[in-house]
Amino acid sequence: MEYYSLKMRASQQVGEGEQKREQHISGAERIVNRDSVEAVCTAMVRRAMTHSKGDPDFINVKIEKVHESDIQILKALPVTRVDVETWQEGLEKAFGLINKTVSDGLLLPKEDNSTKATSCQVSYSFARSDEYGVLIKDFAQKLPELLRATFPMRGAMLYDIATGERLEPDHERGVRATYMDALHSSEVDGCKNHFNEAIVLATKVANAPGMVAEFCVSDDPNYVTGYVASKELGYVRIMKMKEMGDENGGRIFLFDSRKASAEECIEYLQKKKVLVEIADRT
Ligand code: WAQ
Ligand code: MG
Repeated sequence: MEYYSLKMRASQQVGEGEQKREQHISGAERIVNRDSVEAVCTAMVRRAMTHSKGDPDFINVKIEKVHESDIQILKALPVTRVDVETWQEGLEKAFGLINKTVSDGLLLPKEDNSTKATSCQVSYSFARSDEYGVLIKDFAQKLPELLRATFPMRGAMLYDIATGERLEPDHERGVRATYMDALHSSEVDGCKNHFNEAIVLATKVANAPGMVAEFCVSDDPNYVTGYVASKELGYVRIMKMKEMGDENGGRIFLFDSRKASAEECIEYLQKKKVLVEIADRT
């Protein structure tokens, strides 16, 4: 099978003079077979031209051949759903799940060396859990502020839970996961299916080296469902995470630098070709 990667991004010029800058409107990534390339390309352009965030001044479409042997096939994360009355409750639930995952992650030793533990290693791990206790508290307080910091970004924040540092090479842009699609999906869809795209992205992200969890709120003003995801949590849809009409959204990739290097993780997110097998497509 011959595969091609298609990537689209669209933006708009905003501001005047010195303040002039490009504002991101829409982006999409696909990996499809040769026969679908033209139709998917047309659908991407249509999507850019009809986006609720505005009329684009600039659309970039990139089409590249992909070798089948370079593609990794992953099983989609299992999906669960959390219904909430209000977006405030949804956000609280999401923050709660993320805080728990991060604190569990921080307290886990890097490797399970319990069988070879010496007294020296035991006291070392006590010292570390104290230090991580502080980090956990600090993180829980900082999480809403981190989310706000992602609002103007086109990609995701890559946040190191072990040091509290941001690891994106460019803080304004963030890190973008690319080269991914659902397996067997050559469907041509001009209009965005938020859930299908998100489960593909979240599955790739959860499998990146050193990844602990992901937090996501859509930046589309009329899409209020968000999610948190990790290999352990699966993909947890939270049905309301912001107010209808709010065009602020963003993604945080929570990473642990004790498990992998930032370079490896970013390399995987940006370069590895991934197709995600979605068992139940209902
Ligand atoms: N890599 C990294 N970050 C990204 C990417 C990417 N490929 N695409 C988008 N982002 C960031 C970017 O900062 C956006 O502003 C933000 O995420 C939100 O992106 O189960 O629609 O494409 O129904 O608006 C969740 C679906 C939908 C929930 C999420 O995100 C469900 C969504 P959007
Ligand atoms: Mg969006």
